[in-house]
Amino acid sequence: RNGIGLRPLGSSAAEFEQDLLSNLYYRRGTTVESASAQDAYESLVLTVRDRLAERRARTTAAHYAANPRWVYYLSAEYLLGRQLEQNILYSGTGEIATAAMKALGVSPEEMDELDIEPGLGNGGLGRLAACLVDAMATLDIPAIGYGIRYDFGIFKQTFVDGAQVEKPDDWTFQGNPWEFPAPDDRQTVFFYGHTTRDEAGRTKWIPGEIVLGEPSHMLVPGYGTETVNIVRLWRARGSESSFDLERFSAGQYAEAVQEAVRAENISKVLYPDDSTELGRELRLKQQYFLVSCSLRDILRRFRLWGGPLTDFPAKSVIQLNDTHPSLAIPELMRLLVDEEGLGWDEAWLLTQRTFAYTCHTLLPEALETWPVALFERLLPRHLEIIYEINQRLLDEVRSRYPGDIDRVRRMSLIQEAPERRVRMAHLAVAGTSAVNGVAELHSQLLAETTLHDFATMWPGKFRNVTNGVSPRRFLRIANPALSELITSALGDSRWAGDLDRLRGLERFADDPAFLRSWRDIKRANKARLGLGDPDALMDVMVKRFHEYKRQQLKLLHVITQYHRIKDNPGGDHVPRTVLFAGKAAPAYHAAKSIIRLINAVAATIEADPAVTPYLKVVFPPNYNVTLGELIIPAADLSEQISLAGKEASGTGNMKLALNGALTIGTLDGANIEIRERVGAENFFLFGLDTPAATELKASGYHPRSYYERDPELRAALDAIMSGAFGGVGKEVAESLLNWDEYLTLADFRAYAECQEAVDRAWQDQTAWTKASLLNTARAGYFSADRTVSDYASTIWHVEPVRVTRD
Ligand code: 26V
Repeated sequence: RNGIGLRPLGSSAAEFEQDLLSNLYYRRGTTVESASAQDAYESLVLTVRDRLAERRARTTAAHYAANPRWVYYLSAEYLLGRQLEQNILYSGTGEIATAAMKALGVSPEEMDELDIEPGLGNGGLGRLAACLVDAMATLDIPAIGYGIRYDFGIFKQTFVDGAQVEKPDDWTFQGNPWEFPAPDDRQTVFFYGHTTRDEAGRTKWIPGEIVLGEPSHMLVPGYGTETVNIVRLWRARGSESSFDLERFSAGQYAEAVQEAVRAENISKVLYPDDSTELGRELRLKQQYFLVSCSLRDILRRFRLWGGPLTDFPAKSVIQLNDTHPSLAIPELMRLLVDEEGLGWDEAWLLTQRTFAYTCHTLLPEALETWPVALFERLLPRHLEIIYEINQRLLDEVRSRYPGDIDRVRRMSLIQEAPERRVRMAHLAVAGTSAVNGVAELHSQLLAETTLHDFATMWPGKFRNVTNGVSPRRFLRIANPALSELITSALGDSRWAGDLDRLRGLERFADDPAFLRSWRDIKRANKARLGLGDPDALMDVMVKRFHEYKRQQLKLLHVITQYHRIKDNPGGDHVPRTVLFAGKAAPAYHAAKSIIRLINAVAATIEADPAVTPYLKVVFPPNYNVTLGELIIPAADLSEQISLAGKEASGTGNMKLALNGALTIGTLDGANIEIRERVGAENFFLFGLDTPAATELKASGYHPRSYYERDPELRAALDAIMSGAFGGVGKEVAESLLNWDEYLTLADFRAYAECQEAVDRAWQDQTAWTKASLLNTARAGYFSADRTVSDYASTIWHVEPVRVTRD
């Protein structure tokens, strides 16, 4: 028996198979003879899940005994990726699960196909949340991730005539066997209504709408440890009385359920508008729903321990993943002041000590602001609290900078014109004790520009924590062949939990046999992907579509290469497969035009037999974590070509370098740190840096002058304008010629020349492979384990709690 009074689950193949059968019979209620593939899949999931659940129970016991400081990670998004393979790896059931599947006559591939990826996020920010919770568990940090259980995740991208068409992502259509619903932990959330004061002068919020939040959790095991943490996801529900039987009986069927429908709409769908603020009421409701449910749950957990409220920050640190959950600041103030009866000053100190804020952008249009009028209607008490926070903040500004009225206006939580709006980033800075950017450059630019006034007033608050990625998911699982080679070279697989060990690969940098194996694996990964000739250079740009990321720059270069091949059919062109993947926000027309143009250029090239031996453009639809795991290990070249100063960090850049892709990139985000670590000689650098870009914009930028001076650039844009690609994409060319917000044309020539250096480097396959190996060997810093350990030591001040086997 273990410490939780259970007979531990068997670790032999026979026991695993027995448990699988018992799950098939007792929990699926079927038999081997009549089992569907879905029955087999769900039985397998339950068998693996039980092994983690046992560890979860021991983790909980250890946490209660230790009474530690907890990390609560609040995020509106999680891109967890498929669960089955990861949970098999993390539970050490790889061999026995494979044997049991064999006995049942199902293949691992078939089971993986049925394992649906929960796409509860847009892109980098959501995947970062998943990598960080993975690393927290791996480092034995007591932590819970809080989020929203959207019924519909990020849309499925399809192409119709090359144009993006969105389809709903009903990810739980077949149920979700990974989650544990916990209806007893449901919470009540208020919206709308008004405030009153009672006899004692305390404020009361009389709500106009009441909604229930029902949690379920997914297990988050650590790698190479016993810890199993959770992410707790809230779904909105109407109350028992929200079904109106009287109306139903009167035949008013829609009206009978309207209250429940209204409630349930709150967690219906993830907003897909990565990086542009739409200011929709339902989105603000989602944010408050997440915050209100999570804070009540955190307080419930705190009360289980029973210490005084003044110890709350000593026992909890709440990390805000961008401003999306920043309503947690006024919400905690409301709970402490209105419900717990604390004085303002004491409550404010407790609140500030509890929260920390991570900023993920520099783009002004991504900074959240909400109309005061909307706040007043939806969250009347929170607006009062925000006003009070603001008054005290601005008093401090006035006393620190007497007479500086403009500074007061700039720093206010309220933007006055053209419309009164609440600035959520300012709220997040005011209400926390630490604010961090996600790469060195980003943190520096935040302090120098976007949050300059705050960084001047509170320099001690500002930090950098460079992002990282899960080495398990993005190397060990995504790239099994390379992982095996690394393990055999290093002598063991400890690197997956201690990524700096990859350094040991440097000894093989001049070992011809090793380099040959390295190259063979890259080739096999390209063959596995099955898009293009595995001997061609695989040139990969995978990320959300946004003008600042400059997929259009890459496309202009593809058109240039196409022209060069047409003009010189017998030349010694380096064969390339250019792979684009990524989604555009449904309302982001400019990004969708770029997608459509890429598909049109791909079709034109594909139809030209003089060009196809050298150039192929592929664009697999619906980029997600699963597809990333297939593409990233196959990449030779990683495109990280955003305009300097715009990409906060990037994390795809890290995943690709870790898998031995060489980067072609600008001095932006974490590219700078990647280059520093892998070595400038193993990185293709081009383009304007941030000061040069700022300077060019300030001095008056004229994209047309680049067009006029550069014949190849002109030919590429003229081809688009003249309809060479099925008449598609003229608006893309026009926007570049007339405006070009992100200095695409200014960087074109430098980019084209840098791509020539790439071609030359590719000709020496030994040298290329060595650089590839060195990229992997030196990417250890970009492990999310290092990121979490930075958060733990500089912001959270938490200690690990070891979980024992018995
Ligand atoms: C922003 C917004 C704006 C309001 C509407 C809904 C919505 C949804 C998501 C977002 C997130 C945009 C911020 C984001 O994803 N930033 C990315 O964060 C990555 C992780 O830190 C980082 O690597 C990327 O550079 C950064 O773009």
